[in-house]
Amino acid sequence: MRKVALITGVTGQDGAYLAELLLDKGYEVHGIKRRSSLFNTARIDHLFHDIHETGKPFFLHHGDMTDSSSLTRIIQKVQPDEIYNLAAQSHVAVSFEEPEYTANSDALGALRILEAIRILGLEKKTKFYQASTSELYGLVQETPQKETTPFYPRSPYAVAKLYAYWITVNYREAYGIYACNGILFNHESPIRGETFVTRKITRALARIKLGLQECLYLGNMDSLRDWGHAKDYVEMQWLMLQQDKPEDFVIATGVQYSVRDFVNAAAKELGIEITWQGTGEEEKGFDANGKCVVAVDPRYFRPTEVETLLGDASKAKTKLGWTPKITFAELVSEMVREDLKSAERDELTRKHGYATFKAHE
Ligand code: NDP
Ligand code: GDR
Repeated sequence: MRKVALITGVTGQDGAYLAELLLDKGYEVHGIKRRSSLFNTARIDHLFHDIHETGKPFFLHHGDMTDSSSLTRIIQKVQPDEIYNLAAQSHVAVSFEEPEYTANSDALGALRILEAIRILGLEKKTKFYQASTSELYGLVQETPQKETTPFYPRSPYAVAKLYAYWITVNYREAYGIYACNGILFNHESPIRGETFVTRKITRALARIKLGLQECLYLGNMDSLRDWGHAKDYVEMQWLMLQQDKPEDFVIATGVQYSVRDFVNAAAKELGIEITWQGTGEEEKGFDANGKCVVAVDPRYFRPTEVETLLGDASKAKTKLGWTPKITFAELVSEMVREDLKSAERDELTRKHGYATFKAHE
């Protein structure tokens, strides 16, 4: 019998990689997408087309994390063996602007799914994965951070995810549901959302290289992150649901870089050598011709910042036999390569007079 998986957030970065992984493993995969006025399935369109061409069992359902009725109805219909709860308002800076919505979708959304499992009597059938985050550590209490490190969330997003973390633990203990938290550190890819810092950097530098954009504006350049590749990390999400008993795991590379390091690495891939001048709000990066290509814009500073994150994934390595395969250098190189291709397409369109491109900074 084929296993049946349900993925919330299937249209996002991790959802797309996970759907592909599970289909390759022979699962029947169902995804929840929310209604949008524009197409929001670009990351999974290739899988959807496969239904007709390859017969791979991939199905989409309309639903929303803020709407219990849709979630319960879909879970009842699909009767999943595994639910991966990846849907979230996942942008930390946006959560300061939309704290209530973030709590509704990210905190109560997880509760709604766990309650649906309980109400439908699926406690013994359906395993549950919660997309927890290194943002829980926030103002870090210990370095590197592991499963036992105390939490200190620093944004409405992280506080909402803290609720989701504990409600997952509580439903595991109270009702015997196989429920796990993956405490994942930042993970990126060529299909990362364009407003997260890594993708913003690779996209902008590729466009600057081709003359489609003047300058890249960033916030805190000193932030330190432990960046991995999303493709490596979704494998862990699956592995966590294949164990004898449910446990929580930190997933990280154990290597840390600053935002500035990421800019330098991406620029180098494009043959741009950056010279930095000034500090704080005055910091600027110049190319070999003395043109300012990177500058700080305080609008991107956050009311409370997470300055440093570095994970210790020893437990995952020991118990799940997991180590990340893709290095930081390979990640940056792949992201730059893909963004350069898309900038080249934009340049071609512009050259032929089909569109005028204004810099999106
Ligand atoms: P994305 O932002 O790329 O994807 C989020 C997904 O959630 C999208 O499919 C989005 O839909 C969907 N979504 C948002 N709000 C709702 C809602 N109200 N109802 C239904 N669907 C909704 O995130 P990632 O793929 O990067 O991350 C996946 C999960 O892992 C998130 O929960 C994130 O918080 C968490 N996480 C991510 C890390 C990372 O570094 N990437 C690290 C640790 C945790 P739409 O496409 O329509 O916007
Ligand atoms: P983060 O990722 O907040 O860690 O959350 P993001 O890429 O947004 O920021 C990383 C760091 O870079 C600094 N920064 C900027 N960030 C953005 N987005 N835009 C900028 O211009 C900019 N300049 C500097 C930020 O201040 C921050 O310190 C991500 C999300 O995927 C969460 O959902 C997930 O839980 C965590 O990673 C782990």
